[in-house]
Amino acid sequence: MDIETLRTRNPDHWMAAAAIRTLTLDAVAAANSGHSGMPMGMADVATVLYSKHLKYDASAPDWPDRDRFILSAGHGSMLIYSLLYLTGDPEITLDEIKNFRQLGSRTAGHPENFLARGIETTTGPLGQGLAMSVGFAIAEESLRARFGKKLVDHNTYVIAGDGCLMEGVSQEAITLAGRQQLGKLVVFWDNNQITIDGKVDIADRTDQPKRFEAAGWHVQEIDGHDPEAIDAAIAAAKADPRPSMIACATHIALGHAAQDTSKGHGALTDGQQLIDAKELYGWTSGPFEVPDDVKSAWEGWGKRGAGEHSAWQERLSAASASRQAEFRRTLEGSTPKKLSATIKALKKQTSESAPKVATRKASENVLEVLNPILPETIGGSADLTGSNNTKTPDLGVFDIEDRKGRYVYYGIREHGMAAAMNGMALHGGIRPYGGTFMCFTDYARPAMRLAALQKVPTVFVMTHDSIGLGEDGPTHQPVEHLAISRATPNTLVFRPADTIETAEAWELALTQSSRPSVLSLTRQGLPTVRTDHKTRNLTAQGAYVLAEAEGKRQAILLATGSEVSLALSAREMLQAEGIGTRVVSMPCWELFEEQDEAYRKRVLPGGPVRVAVEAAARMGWDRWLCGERGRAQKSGFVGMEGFGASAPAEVLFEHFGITAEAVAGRVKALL
Ligand SMILES: Cc1ncc(C[n+]2csc(CCOP(=O)(O)OP(=O)(O)O)c2C)c(N)n1
Repeated sequence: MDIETLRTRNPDHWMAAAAIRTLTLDAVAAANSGHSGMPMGMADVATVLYSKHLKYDASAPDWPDRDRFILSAGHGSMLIYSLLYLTGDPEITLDEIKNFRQLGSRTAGHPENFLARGIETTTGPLGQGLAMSVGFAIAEESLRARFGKKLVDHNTYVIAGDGCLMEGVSQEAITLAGRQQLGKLVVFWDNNQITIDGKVDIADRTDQPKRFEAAGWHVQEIDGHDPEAIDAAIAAAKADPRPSMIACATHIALGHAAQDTSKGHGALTDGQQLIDAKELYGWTSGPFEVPDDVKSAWEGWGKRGAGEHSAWQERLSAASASRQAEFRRTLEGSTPKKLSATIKALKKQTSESAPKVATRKASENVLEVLNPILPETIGGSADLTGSNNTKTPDLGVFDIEDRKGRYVYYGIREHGMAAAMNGMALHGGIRPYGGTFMCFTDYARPAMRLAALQKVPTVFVMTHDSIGLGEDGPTHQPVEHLAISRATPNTLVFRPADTIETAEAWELALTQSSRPSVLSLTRQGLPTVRTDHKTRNLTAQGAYVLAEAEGKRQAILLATGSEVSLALSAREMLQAEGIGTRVVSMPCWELFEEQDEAYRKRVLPGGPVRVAVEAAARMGWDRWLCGERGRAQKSGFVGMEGFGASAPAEVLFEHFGITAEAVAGRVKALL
């Protein structure tokens, strides 16, 4: 269809969609950067979705039972900003549109969920939005099963581009959604055949509809500029029990000189071409101006969901007081009061029995007492359930037939799992945790980074955290992964030494509201090092004195996880020779960094030599060895200098020189 026909066939729709196109052109021109083509191409789909289908109340963009809209093609951020402004979202004002991509604006280059309530997810790394949407849909199914349709019943809509579908994570997401038959998930594929380097065809010839069908999706193919076709396709998608993909054939940068070219993908800032496009649209208003009738039509659509919102509020008020309270608590993400007492009881019992267990097993023991009191947890693993120890008997399995099940078999999809967990956390009402081998942090990494950036408390259970895993060898032995996780801002990395620290780490991870946690857990058994029961959560301080020096304090040993008991043995050797040695357990560097100077100084006073021991790369340790009153000449590190090897764990610790003797020897050499 040419533009003249589109304009005249449905003029009201045309002008509503043109508002998105012109705001995009104006904002990108003002910022002199951005991506014009995608919002201009998908304006019709977005207009039909918002005007006819999306359950949305612009005055309360975060009410719990709204439909979710995820712009996976995050570079086209002006699409979502236009939609929020046009419908009357209180936070995305015209000034914000004019300040597109400027410091301090809510209209950042790519959508950021924490800048406005109307933005569900942070997107931009292609494929992540689509992968997170699977988690949104799982969260909806789970909460609907738990609280009933009267309180939870909404759809998740996604706009994904060619880039999202080319990224590997999309395969994990699509197949997981298909297997789980997430019928309330609707994905619009912006099928414009253009990416940055040129036509999609130069790099990809996948038959996308067949690909989705093969994964169990309901697929439709439409003209993405035909409002009736879009409307009918959304209605059919909602009616089908499978997840739906609507392939929308569109023209990138519709109506602009750069239409259908990769130039149209980027920033269209040429003044004359902008004027020409607006003229073609029949748009006579000035820059950033939307005619009153068009704006009020949009504001009307922004209020379309207000009735459903208030009806929902009435249904919530009609529920029993305890149900209301539990629903609110769950959605707010506050943890039940019982959590702390349960952890304390487990700690007390463990310090008395002092078992020798792997921290992955300790983690399971903790989950066994926590999952029953935290109905909001959803656990899972990327096909390593028995190794990650993530499943507890009470959870049941989340499946098509049992949406109350709280354990997800993610399959061998670490990246998809991590992204889906982020989606659940962003949806609200769910505390997701999921496991894999620590070295596969790499496979989950883009989503782990987005968890931190998006400020969500996803818990990554990473087991087999060193050469201590033994015979599987260097492919499976993480060396650099602690450093990578610790280098990520806004992430708590816990490496607990025994069951007690593991319980404390879980308590902390499950009470976070705005940052993810990585639990680094062993495969091999570890002795209990905390045999003195303390009700206080010592891990909350990040590092603490586990064993004090006897006599004059000459050395401080710093250790985490499996190497804490090794440091204790080294201390015994040194003490036997009259060298007063303190052992500091450091289960969470980030929390230690947050302690005040006085506390840090008490734990790490200047003077004694310092030796750190961790079966991993040294990177990062110098902060504690040379900084914090330490000195390079008076400090040493015992750990890994390269990749591991395949052999039994004890052999490897000897082979790589990570032993109590080596630690004691290093201290003596420094004294
Ligand atoms: C993971 C990732 N890789 C690369 C990019 C850079 N990038 C942004 S948009 C884009 C092309 C996307 O093409 P498409 O999805 O077809 O978007 P359209 O051209 O339709 O706007 C690329 C490579 C990115 N944002 N994320």
